[in-house]
Amino acid sequence: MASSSKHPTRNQPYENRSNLNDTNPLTAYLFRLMVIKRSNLCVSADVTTTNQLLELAEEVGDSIVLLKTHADIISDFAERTIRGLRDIAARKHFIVFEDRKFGDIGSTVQKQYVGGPLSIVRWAPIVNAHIFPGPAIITALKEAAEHALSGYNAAVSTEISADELEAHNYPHDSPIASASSSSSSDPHSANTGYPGAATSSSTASASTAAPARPTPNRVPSENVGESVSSAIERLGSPPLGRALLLLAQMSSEGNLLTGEYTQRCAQMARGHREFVMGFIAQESLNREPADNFITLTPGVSLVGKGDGLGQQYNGPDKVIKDAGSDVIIVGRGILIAEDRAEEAEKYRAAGWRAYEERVGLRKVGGRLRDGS
Ligand code: S5P
Repeated sequence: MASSSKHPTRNQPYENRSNLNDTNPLTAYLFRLMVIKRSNLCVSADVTTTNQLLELAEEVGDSIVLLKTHADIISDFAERTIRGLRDIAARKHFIVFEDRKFGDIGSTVQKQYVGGPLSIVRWAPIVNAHIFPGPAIITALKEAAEHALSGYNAAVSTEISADELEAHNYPHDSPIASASSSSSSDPHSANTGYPGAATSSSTASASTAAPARPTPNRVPSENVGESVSSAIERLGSPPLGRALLLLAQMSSEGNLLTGEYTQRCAQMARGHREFVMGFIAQESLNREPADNFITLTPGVSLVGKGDGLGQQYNGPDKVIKDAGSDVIIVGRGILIAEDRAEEAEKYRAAGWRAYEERVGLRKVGGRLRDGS
């Protein structure tokens, strides 16, 4: 099998990858958003109250494409958290990724995903899971997402209301339904804040693979020089579907996600390309011709090497250029900065520069198009 450094996705711009066959719809959307915002930055929102979470999202929102949450450390997690996050995500154009790290039998993870005080499936388009329980964790989560979304009138919002979820709650024994709609009666839809929402796919089905990728004539760079807001308007709102990242490698010292375990993870992902968008890993795992998985890498810092608690850090160049990852996940590197917006911009610029150099859109050491 070829090494990932020879895989075509290594040198392909994100925009091209968004148009490859069988690209997960949410991945395709994310690649396009990355190009528009010139960002491959995911901020890890490891904060402990709703106010802190929403403040952080406001501060860094313009620089990121993903906000990673740990909902179970938010002491006052409630409806206000979900709505606040949804409104800021829609206004600042990023996608929420709940770092739940599911790791149990299928029946249990379905309940953890859909139920409890967090009802993750309602508000987090992306979640992640370990594969040590075996491949049923993937099918169970996929089924739970499809079931939760099947009761949802699908066109424009990425959030499912509590009532809708309640009406379609687990456990269930009915075959998975697939709903479609030609117009939204969702009470939140008018308020998504996503320009272009009204023009997004009008026949989005509720399955996880549901809404079609944005059509090629909406590719951002076709209108070179247009403003970010108008490019995002053309892109439309994110697809309704849910997607999964698999933990294939970890950043912490002495972790056991290595070698054959990592390869098994990639194999499992290949069997579920419509739901598994990619990996949490330290390097790209794209090896087979059809692979177009997105790689998100935590353990990224512009200064630190470790935190004394097992965390190990690398810089954006090593992660994006050398290891072929696509997205840097940064927590404390930004969270503890005096000016978090400014620090997020620094990471965004560094991550994007590394990407542009990797795919040959800029000479090594060249200046950013925005002059920085
Ligand atoms: O291997 C991993 C996987 C994850 S998701 N290593 C990690 O550090 N993470 C998460 O990334 C971790 O749970 C934390 O939320 C974030 C890293 O935070 P930082 O402050 O060390 O950048």
